[in-house]
Amino acid sequence: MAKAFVGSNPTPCTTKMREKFKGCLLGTAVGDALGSSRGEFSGRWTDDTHMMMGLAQSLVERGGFDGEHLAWTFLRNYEREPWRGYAHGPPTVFSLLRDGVPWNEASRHLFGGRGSYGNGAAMRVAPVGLLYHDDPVRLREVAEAQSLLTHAHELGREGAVLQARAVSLALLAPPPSSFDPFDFLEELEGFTSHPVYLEKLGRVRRMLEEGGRRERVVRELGNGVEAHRSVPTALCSFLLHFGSFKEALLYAVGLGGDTDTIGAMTGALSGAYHGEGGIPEEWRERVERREELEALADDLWRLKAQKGRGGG
Ligand code: F2R
Ligand code: MG
Repeated sequence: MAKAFVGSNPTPCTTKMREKFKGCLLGTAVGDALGSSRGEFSGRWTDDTHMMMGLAQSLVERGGFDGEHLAWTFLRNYEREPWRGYAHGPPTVFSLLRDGVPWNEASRHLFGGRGSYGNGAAMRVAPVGLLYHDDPVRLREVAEAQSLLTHAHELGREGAVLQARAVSLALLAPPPSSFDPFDFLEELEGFTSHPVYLEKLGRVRRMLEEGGRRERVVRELGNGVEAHRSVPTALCSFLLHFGSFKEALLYAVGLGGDTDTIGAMTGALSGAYHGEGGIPEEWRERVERREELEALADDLWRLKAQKGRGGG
């Protein structure tokens, strides 16, 4: 049984919380853009941020999770900007939706009926971690349901659940002076019973103890497009460098591999922890559609303030 890392009491929607909601969404975009930049930071982000925004838009418009609405929001956004670097899975689901396959069945057709274990459901899940941060049971339900739309495989789904829970913990975590990354890990270990992720979380613990040499982290945790080879990696990047958004991000993208997505997930965690003010101004001011991201974070925060515990 994990000891309490943060209070599980309802958290008032304070100004600081509002700043953290913005930090989380902007952090995703900045991490995605940094990871996909070749050379100088361009501020241009990819499918990770595009889908994260779709999820936030749908939650705000429907006042909570609505699978059908979310499916058509993803599809509409994809059809407007298909060039964002989507992998093969989501567009396949979108054409099945257009053919009339129900939103919660289409993803089961992928990968010979096994479903996808790509990191696509985890890379976009941050808004769920924010909206349901004080209700872990509902958080799990919604993180899984939004995954099912594109990622039916249990590894893809559980990766998204863990990333959402990690976002909620980062939001509520104590300041760096009293932050203990091992308590954070223990909390996550108490939240999953999946053997693959439990094993990976044990490896994250060892990487923290050993100091996080990059080659070793890549060997032990991975840096690929699979959820189980990238969600623990992003978590490790955040926990190794919880004192600085910039250091966590530079470390994460320096691991190579699926840099935009490991950057996006690390950015979501670090941004939720430090808030918008923790993101270097030179990145914040150049990130694409900054005002839209901030407005979306505000809408999500207002929805949370209105709904109270659970978030709908
Ligand atoms: N991969 C990209 N971008 C490259 C896309 C190139 C594009 N066509 C272009 O030219 O611009 N980035 C994005 O992909 C990752 C998220 O992927 P997602 O949404 O999970 O997609 P998918 O297709 O479901 O899974 C990705 C790969 O994972 C492997 N895989 C998944 N399930 C599998 C299974 N059951 N069996 C075997 N392999 C499985 C496959 O290799 C899939 O291609 C993010 O990085 C995002 O930024
Ligand atoms: Mg990627």
